[in-house]
Amino acid sequence: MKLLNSHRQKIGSILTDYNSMVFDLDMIKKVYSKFPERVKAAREIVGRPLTLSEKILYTHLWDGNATTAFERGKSYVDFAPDRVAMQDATAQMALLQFMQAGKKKVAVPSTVHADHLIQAKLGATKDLQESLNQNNEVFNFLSSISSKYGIGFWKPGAGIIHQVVLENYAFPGGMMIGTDSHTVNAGGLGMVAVGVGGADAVDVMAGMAWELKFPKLIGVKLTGSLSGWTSAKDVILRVADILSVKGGTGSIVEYFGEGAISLSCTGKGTICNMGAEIGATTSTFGYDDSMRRYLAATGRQEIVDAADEIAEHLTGDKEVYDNPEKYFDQVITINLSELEPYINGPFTPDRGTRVSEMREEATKNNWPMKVEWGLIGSCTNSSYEDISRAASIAEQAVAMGIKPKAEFGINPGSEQVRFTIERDGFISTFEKLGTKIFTNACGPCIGQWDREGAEKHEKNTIIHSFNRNFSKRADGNPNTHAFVASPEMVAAIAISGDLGFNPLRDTLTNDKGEQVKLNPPKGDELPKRGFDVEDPGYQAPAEDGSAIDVIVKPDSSRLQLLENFPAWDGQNILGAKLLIKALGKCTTDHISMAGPWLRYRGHLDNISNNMLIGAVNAFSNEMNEVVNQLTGEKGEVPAVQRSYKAAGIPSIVVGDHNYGEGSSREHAAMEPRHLGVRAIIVKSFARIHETNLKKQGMLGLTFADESDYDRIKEDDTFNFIDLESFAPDKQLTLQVVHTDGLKENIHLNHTYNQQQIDWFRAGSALNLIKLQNNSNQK
Ligand code: MIC
Ligand code: SF4
Repeated sequence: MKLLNSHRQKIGSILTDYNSMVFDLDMIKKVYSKFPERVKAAREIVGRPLTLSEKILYTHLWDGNATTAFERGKSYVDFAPDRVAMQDATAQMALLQFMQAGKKKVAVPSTVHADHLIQAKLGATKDLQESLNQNNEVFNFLSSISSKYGIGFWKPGAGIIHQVVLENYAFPGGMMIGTDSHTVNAGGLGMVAVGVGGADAVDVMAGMAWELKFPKLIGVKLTGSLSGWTSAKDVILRVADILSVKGGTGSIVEYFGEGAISLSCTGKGTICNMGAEIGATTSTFGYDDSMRRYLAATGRQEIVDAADEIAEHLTGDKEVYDNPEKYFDQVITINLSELEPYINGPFTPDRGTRVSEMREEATKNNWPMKVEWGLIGSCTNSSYEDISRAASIAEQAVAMGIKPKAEFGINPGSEQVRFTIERDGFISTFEKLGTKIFTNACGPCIGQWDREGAEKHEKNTIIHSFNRNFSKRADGNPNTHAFVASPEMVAAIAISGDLGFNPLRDTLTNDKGEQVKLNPPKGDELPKRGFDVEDPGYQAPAEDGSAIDVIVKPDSSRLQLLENFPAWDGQNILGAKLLIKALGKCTTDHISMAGPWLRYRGHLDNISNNMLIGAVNAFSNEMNEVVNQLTGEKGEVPAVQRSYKAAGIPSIVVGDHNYGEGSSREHAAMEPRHLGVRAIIVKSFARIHETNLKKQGMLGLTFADESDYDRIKEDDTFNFIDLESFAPDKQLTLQVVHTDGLKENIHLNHTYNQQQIDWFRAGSALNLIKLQNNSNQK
């Protein structure tokens, strides 16, 4: 198999050890052996029937059997996840931190997946080679550090983390964390899988508990069944439209009902995956036949056998699903039989428009109607089923003589999917439409798309089956209007080249000038002839990694060993300046952009040069331009912050709602920490980002009165006057000193518990681990 052979020569050294074995079966059996007793204990303590989410949470308590009924949305709880997954762009920082934790091996099964750093330009073979050339140092680092510490490594070209995890590691009733917000994809196989920052992963890999606020529970009852053009993607596009990008914050979304059972396992994965876009902690589904089929098809009948023995515990209790309003904090019902296909966007994944209403909506908003590109794939929509359904549309276009009006690109989710869809002829169908088949990797979804002409910043429309469509995300062009839809809808719309095209109603003109209509997509949930793959691209870790050297060159521009952040001096922070007041949406892409900056994910000082360069300055509406309060001159955000740091002046950042939405990248928290920002004060936070700030020893605070956001002036000075008595459940007071001498106090809320305050005191959670290690050794 060409792809992996060529990269094997490059990254080289270590042999592939993969015989479609069931990974970590013993661990899974151990989890299942304790399950019934732990569910029983939880049911007794909670005193009522349990949702699936509660069963998984309570069976994974760090302290064993439940002895307390936790308060949803309030109690901080210690959990013991079964495994950890990391992708290349976040694993670098996670493992640089892990190196400092003083452990010989990871405490739970863990994997690293090389998927984000691979660009999409000319097609898989050339692109993969080019990425290997460019990222060799980083891939070698990840390969050797994984081998050293007992971590499985999935090499470049092996696939996208979440697809590979679903195919190989996810299991019903399990709990995992991953350093990527879309780790939640594994909910499609009935897990509680949660996206976290690297520092959280370090805790678990170092054998410590993982802390999470006990989530609230949203129940989504699915009735009816999908048909025609509607697919699993439309379920989550609809849920996003209902709940918005922050509606799921702090909650697990649990899907149930006959409609849930009727969905394929990978379809369930899609729904859970994109649950990250509503801010949900995770989403999950009860164990059912679709999961049995998927596990068996991916070579894991042993897991089916083990799960079947405790099947009643791997789904919610009947009473719960019969009376969901009594048990969930919120219930949404969606009738799949009536659901229409959706197209969400542009610029935000929760702006939903029915396909039938798109022409009107796009005209009203002046969105470019001509579609330039259709992109299929990404971790959320690259299953065999997805590709086969999209291919059925492409096939019709070929047969009816319709020439596609837009260009096409596909990123298969894994080598196993790619190999099988090639064998089954889908790739050649797409190639007849001139489609570029990119590497089994994130590619355009993470800005690794070298799109010709993007630098001209022309207003244009693209449509894709990815999760995210924030400004500049795919190609760096702020004027690209990116829309999200199912793979089959992307195929139809890209063929028509018209955003307003409704394949359920409209016709297309073929090469003979005839009006023709596309039939609804057809596809196979799983390959009839089974999955096939020659080399999935897995590298097993060394049995004994102690002799393996992990190389980080001191002059590297890509990797940098971490230094401790300074501990808090115990004093109030006085005389702080405002670095930037961010206006409106400020996602992690705005705080620490991806695309070209991915290359510095292992080098904190270098990547800090992108800090907040995408945030909009509320005083000028400009990006990456703020007034340096020391000189009165305008400058770029990172440069101005560096000058505050050099002068020893503390600073703060102010933001709007759902600050830090999107990625799990802890760089968005480490960069301000590294450059000397002391506090981020916002109307509300996205969950992962808030935790990342705490872990890195930052103050992440919210306005007690949202309208205080408006009181903050560009040239104010800020004093935290009662930080010295920082304590759980106690507001902090910020004294704002305006330049006319007027002083006003505003109240700030926080969610720090005592342990998190200890992180702040120590300078970071990692500093605290190190302190504790040192005192244990004495
Ligand atoms: C994303 O989809 O935004 C990413 C890129 O996968 C991120 C991780 C990262 O920034 O490296 C995520 O979802 O957490
Ligand atoms: Fe990769 Fe995109 Fe999935 Fe993130 S959302 S893991 S960038 S494919």
